[in-house]
Amino acid sequence: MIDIRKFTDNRGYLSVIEGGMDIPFEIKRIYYLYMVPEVARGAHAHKALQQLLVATSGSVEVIMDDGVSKKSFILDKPWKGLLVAPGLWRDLENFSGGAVLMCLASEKYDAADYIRDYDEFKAYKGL
Ligand code: T46
Repeated sequence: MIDIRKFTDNRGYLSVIEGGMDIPFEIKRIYYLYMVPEVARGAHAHKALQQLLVATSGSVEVIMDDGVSKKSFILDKPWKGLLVAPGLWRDLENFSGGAVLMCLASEKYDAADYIRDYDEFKAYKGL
């Protein structure tokens, strides 16, 4: 988890993320999940993609899994980010009403970068 820089004055807050400075990669793509009903998303790993996940509104639970152990992270502040290294399985659960999950990504979209089968993920990790 990282604290995202924020500036505040009597007009409210402004947070900023600069690629290569606040996070260890240049940003090539931004996408965001919103109006998510009571379902889980994610359930995949990336081979090369690096990401920063931020709940810019509401809250989301992200469960990271390296194939051996799992750890749950609650994203519930616009100034809290979860840096996600490649080679980790993630499940996204418990989106609150009005949640917006923004992802800053190190690469353009590539369907071949996804591992969507858990057994395949374990084999990829040599487990
Ligand atoms: C991730 C989590 C947090 C595109 O065409 N281009 C894109 O850049 C993305 C991200 C998705 N898509 C298409 C592919 C699927 O047909 O959008 C559809 C939904 O994507 P997906 O099923 O991968 O959604 P999630 O919520 O499972 O995962 C997404 C990201 O794909 C993934 O990188 O880490 O959000």
